[in-house]
Formats: sequence, structure tokens, C-alpha cells
Amino acid sequence: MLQLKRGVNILFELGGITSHREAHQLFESRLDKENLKKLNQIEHDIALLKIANSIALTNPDFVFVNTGSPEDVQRIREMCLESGTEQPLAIDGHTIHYDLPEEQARIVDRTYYIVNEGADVSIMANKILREDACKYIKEHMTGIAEGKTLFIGFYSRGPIGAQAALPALQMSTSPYVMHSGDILYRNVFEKFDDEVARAGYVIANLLSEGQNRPEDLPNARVFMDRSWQITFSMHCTYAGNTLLLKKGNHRFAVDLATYYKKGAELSEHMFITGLTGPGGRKTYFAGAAPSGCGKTTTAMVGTDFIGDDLAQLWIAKDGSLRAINPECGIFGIVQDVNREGDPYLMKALREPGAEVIFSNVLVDENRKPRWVGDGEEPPTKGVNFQGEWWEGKTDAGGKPIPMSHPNARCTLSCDVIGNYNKAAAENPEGVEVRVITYSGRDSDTMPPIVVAESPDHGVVIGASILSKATATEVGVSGVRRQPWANQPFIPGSLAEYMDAQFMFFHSYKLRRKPVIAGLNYFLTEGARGGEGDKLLGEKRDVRVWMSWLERRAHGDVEAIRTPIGFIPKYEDLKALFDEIGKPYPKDLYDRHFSLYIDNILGRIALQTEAYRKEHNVPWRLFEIYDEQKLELEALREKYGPIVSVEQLTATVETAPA
Ligand code: SPV
Ligand code: MN
Repeated sequence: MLQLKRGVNILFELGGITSHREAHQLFESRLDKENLKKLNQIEHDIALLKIANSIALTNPDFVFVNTGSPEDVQRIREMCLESGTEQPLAIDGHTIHYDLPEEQARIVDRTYYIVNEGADVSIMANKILREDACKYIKEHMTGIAEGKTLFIGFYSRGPIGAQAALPALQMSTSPYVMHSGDILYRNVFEKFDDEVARAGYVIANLLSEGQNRPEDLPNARVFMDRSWQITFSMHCTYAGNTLLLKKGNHRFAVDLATYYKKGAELSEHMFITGLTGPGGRKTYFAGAAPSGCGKTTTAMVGTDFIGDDLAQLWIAKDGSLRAINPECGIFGIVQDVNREGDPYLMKALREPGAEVIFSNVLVDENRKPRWVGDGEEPPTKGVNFQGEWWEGKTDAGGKPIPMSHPNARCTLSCDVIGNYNKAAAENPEGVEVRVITYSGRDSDTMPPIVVAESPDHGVVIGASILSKATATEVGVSGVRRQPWANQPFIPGSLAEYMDAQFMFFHSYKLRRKPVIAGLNYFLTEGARGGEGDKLLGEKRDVRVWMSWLERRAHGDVEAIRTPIGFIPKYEDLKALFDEIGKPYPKDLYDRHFSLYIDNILGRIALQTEAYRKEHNVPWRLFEIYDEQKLELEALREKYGPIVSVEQLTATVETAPA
């Protein structure tokens, strides 16, 4: 169980400001007239104390209050260029930011939850005792902003007034981080007090990159104080480690959903997108995938894009499932983004009109950003995250250095994305979600689509994701379990999180149940009777998988029952492939949807063993694994280790939609 407001508030302890009066005295002595005038518009005590203590602790030379006005935002853009944290590119409004070569992703090994003695933390996460964190922060953050400007921004994670929106402060000495914040989040300076009063919380994030030298990186830390909803980040710059409105605060939102709004809200690592179906109806999807597994691409396939990374879900009074995107911009991986697969994104990245911060890509001699898989003639030289780059350049170990880092990113507002449905995305009532998907990077086991036969089975699909490691975390490799794709961001025990998932999805209040499905794009030729790692599909197939789920959500298509869930019928998929102008031979369907029983049983065994190590995991999970196991074994007995769709249909009736 998480208990808020327990233990010493480290920020207040180290800053030493305890009253409204002291805070105002500090502001008067430390802010110039203009910024003092701006800050005086904020009245909420706790917010002001968080700001005052951040100033007192870090001791900046100057404090800049970012009200989100065009002038303030413009000044921050200029400061990014003046400080060199961003450099201009050929297209007006496009810039490049580089992180140190050793900090190209989230530093999971240096990311900790601050905990009170005896508190439960996910066994997959690092924790540090409050006392030790306090010492570390004192040593590393006292006076860290000397010689620098501390920027203060006022944001909402979600449309103003939405039930699941949370107000948050970003305090940072990096103009790049502030600039990114202004693109990715709603600056709500004018309404901040009201939002804090409505939500009852104000999250605070304090960052200083310090000198930002490679030798400081071992000392870099991301600390998350769950009890006081404050994050501290130091000696680093990569947005996933510094722009803590994103994953830092997502973790606090997961805490709130799990412990304080259990059964009523969820906070997920999911895209949100809508698809126009027959007759012009719009059907919204929320889909989870681990970092670097195609969330942005899937979201862009929709006709009504809402968000590509995070979703706050809740059950509305009318019994529908609603979702908002806490963000309003994209911090997306650029590798393999090209005209063919990602036309909307590519237009924003290649044509004038959009504001874009590129990070860790290559810049060629014409100051054009380039990345692996951009679909254009590759350059022979340029400058990238490692400095000068030329074709064939190798690292100390003789390995070729790619022209861009696999976690190189682009930061841009959703407003400039052609299929963004702004009105729906800004609606505080959210969109109604009819389809939930869970994906991983699974090369050999799960078919492209399986639909859960009940909400509980849906929760189990989400809990059983496996994924190959991606480039989004420093120093991680191999295949690992990624329950719900949200696992890196679940602060408490997985068992408690799972319990909240079961409660939410089978809640009697959720009267319009979503279709819950597993979605897998990563089956390879090699795993399905062919050879090599080539994928058994292409980006454009995503449209078909989603369209079939859209039809299923409205009861328009039948499905075939298997022990692990329902799969599509060949004719229905073929018709949808026809719509995108692609042949879909029956033998490809067979390779997609035959059940590879031993692989599935292997996964179930792996998950069962891992979950048995956790305390208090809901029994329902094991019950479902056991049922599936028995049915799969019976099929294997009858037909052998590979069971075709024909054999499945000979055994069971197809289920009406
Ligand atoms: C992810 O890695 O899941 C991201 C980028 O969305 S980060 O901000 O690093 O979390
Ligand atoms: Mn993400």
C-alpha cells in the first residue's frame, strides 16, 4: 500500500522554506520585477512552497516564470539556441538537440523510487531509502543551478477539467527540457490554481543537468518520491530522464490509479487512436506496447489520432470506458519513419510549418536531419550523437556506428499531425474506447490477433507480454517479460497493479465492455516454416488488424475460438486486405494463425513461474493459465505441436459476433 505524505519531504527539508511568508520573501529577493509579477498570479500554497524550495535548494542566478505566453515561449526557444542545447536546422522552426553518447535513453540503472522503511516497491525496480536519497540530493543538488536560469512551468497532464488530468510543475535549468515541455504538455498557467484545487494534487519535477559532462554521468540520478509526488533529476539531459512530466509523473499516476482510484481509473503506457469504420462511425482504440515496439506507428494508422504514448482511462457515469492523452505532443522514435509507412509524421518532419526538435539524429552538410530508415538516399557523412560521422565509421570495438541512434527522437506538437483529432483530444470527457490492444515484440509465438473471451482473459493477455529489449533503456538486452508494457512504470507491486486491472475491467460499472486483444506484428519467417528474421508482415498490415478489431467491436464479424482467445476468419481478413490493395493468400493466413502449441505452453510456464515469485498475485491469473494449458495440451495430443485453423474449427464452433 502506498501512503502519501509520509516521511520527510526532502525538497522542503533541504530548501528550508516552510511558510507562505518565507516563500514570498524569497521570491522578492530572487526574482526580477517581471517574473515576480507573473509568479504573484499563482496563489496555491503547496505549489508556491514547491517552487520556493526548489529555488532555495538549487540557487539559480535567475528565475524565469514560463506562463506559456507567446513571448515566454519564444524567449525559451531563443535561450535554447543561445545556450547551444539546440542548434538550428535548415527548415525554419526545426532544431537538433544532442544528448551525451552515453545517455541516449532512460538510465534505468540510476532511476530509483524513494521509499519509506518497509514500503513495497515493484521487485523489478530500484529503490532507495528516504534518508539516503536526502543525503544524495543534498550533496548533488545544493547550488547545482548556480550560474544558470531556473525555468518554472505550469502544466496539466490532460485536458483542463478532465477527471483524470493532473497538474504538474516542471522546474528545470535546461531550456531544451522547458521547450520540450511546452510542445508536449498543456501549459495551464492561467488556470493552474483551479486545476490544483480540482485535482487535489500538484506534482513537482526538479531537474538540473549540472555541467552535463560525460564524467558526471555515473552520478546522474532520477529519484521519484512517491509519497510527496516530487521527482528529482540531476546530471542528465535525455528527455526520458529529465522531462519528468512524462514517465516520472506517469508513475505517480499509476500509483494514484492503483491505490487511490482502484477499480475506477487506470494509467497506462498506451496510444489512443480512432478508426473510421463502415458508415463513417468512429471507433477508438487504446493500445499498450513496450517502448520502441510500434505504438507511434499504430496510432498514426488511425483516422483520428489522439496520442502515441500514454493514456488515462476511467469509467464514466454512463458505463462507458473513456480515455484522455495526458500529453498533446509526440516524443517519437524516428528510426524507420519514412514517407511510405508514416506519411503524416513524415510530412511534419520534412516540410516547413511544424516546430520540431530532433534529438540524436545525423545532421548532414545542408543541415538536414537524417536517420536510419528515413527512406532517402543515405548520406556519406555528417554530425551525429557521437560527433563527426562518415559511412563505415566504427566504434572502439570495431562495430559500425549507425548514422542515427536507434532511440533518436523527434519532438513535435500533435497539432501539426494531419490525422490529429484535436477537438476529441481536448475534450475533458475523453473519447470512448471500444478496443484495447496489448503488444510486445514476439517473434515466434502469438498470432497477429487474439481477442480475449472475457475481461479477465483480457487482463491476462496484458499481463503476459514478452518483448525483445529495445534501444529505449541504457544497457538492456535480451528477451524479457513486460507485463502490460507498463511494467517499467509500475512503482508498487505487480500483484496490486494486477488486482486493480481485474477490478477495473470486470467492474459492473463498466457496462460497455471493450474488446480486449493481443496484437503482434513481429512474427518472423523463420518461426513460421521459412528462414531468417524477416517479418511476416509489413507496416501497412496494421490497418487490417485494426479494421478487423473495429468490426469485431461492433459485432460485424464472427471469430474462431481457440484456447488463447478468438482469432479472425480468413474471408474477413482477405476482404480487409483487398481494401488496402494487398493480396492475402490463404497460406499466409495459415502461417499467421496456426497455433504453435509448444511455444505458447513455454510462455505460460515462464509467466507462471515468474508470477509465483511475487506475493499476493490474484488467483484468477493462475486459473486462466491452467485452463489454457489443459486445453492446449489436449489439442497437442490430438493434432501434434502445430494446430491449423481447420483443425481448430473441427474441434469447436465458431463464435457468433
Ligand atoms: C519510452 O521509452 O517509452 C518513451 C520515451 O516513450 S521516454 O520518455 O524515454 O520514456
Ligand atoms: Mn513510452
